[in-house]
Amino acid sequence: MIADEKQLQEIDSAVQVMFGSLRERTLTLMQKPFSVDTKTSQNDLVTTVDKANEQFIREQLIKIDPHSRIIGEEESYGHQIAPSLVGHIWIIDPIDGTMNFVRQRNHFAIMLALYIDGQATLGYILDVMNDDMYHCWRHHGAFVNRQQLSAPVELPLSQGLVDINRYLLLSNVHNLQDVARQAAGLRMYGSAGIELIHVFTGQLSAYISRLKPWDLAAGRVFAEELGLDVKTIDGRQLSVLSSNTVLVATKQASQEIGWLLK
Ligand code: 2AM
Ligand code: CA
Ligand code: CA
Ligand code: CA
Repeated sequence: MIADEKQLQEIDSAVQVMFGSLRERTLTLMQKPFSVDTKTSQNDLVTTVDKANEQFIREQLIKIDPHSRIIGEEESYGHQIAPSLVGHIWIIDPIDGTMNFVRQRNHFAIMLALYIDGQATLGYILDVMNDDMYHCWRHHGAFVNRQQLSAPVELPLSQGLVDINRYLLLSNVHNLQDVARQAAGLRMYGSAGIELIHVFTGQLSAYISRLKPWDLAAGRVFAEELGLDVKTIDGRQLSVLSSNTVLVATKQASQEIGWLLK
């Protein structure tokens, strides 16, 4: 095994151990009272659990991969994100689906990704309440609880389910209501991580949303590994460190959606 591979394998094992404690910590914190604040709007929430999880992940990553840089949703919020992609960059979403976490105590994820020189390399999505750990290493496969995922089956749009962000759908930007009409059905889970998992396991043919770097960082590793289309809605390449309106879909769904977009 070459040196870089060995180093990544050690990092990967340590991160998987960290996720075990992270799940236990999150479940414990959930049982106690926690406070909820708003950020940019009434629906944009952050809790003390989001902050505690991010802090814990940062502390562990400094030990696991000391020379890396770390970007986290809650600590980076309101700060300029360093533009350079050189070296190891970890991207943290400490609770994805904070609204679900607060209102439902379910349907939320913890996400983490490693980008090396801009390349999506390691991705982790923990569906906390189902205790399902999704893990992907570029060119080494995508897994759920160590069971390998295969590329989702290609279906015509008329037979597949799609998931479109509420604001994009209501405003009908890009003619997305037509996409919802042409598909077999519409689903909305309220957590980018949970929505992306459904695309990776073939339960959704497409997911379309306005996403920040930490919403997509982990999912992008899986999407690339599983041969899915992952691009901006107007077909441009995604930039790792900016917000984009993103389409993640099987090739066939992506092509048919492309014909409908305006
Ligand atoms: P979050 O819970 O980590 O903020 C549904 O709201 C999905 O969109 C969630 O994955 C949520 O991630 C993400 N999201 C991104 N920007 C958001 C915003 N400004 N307000 C609410 N959710 C946002
Ligand atoms: Ca948030
Ligand atoms: Ca998120
Ligand atoms: Ca979050």
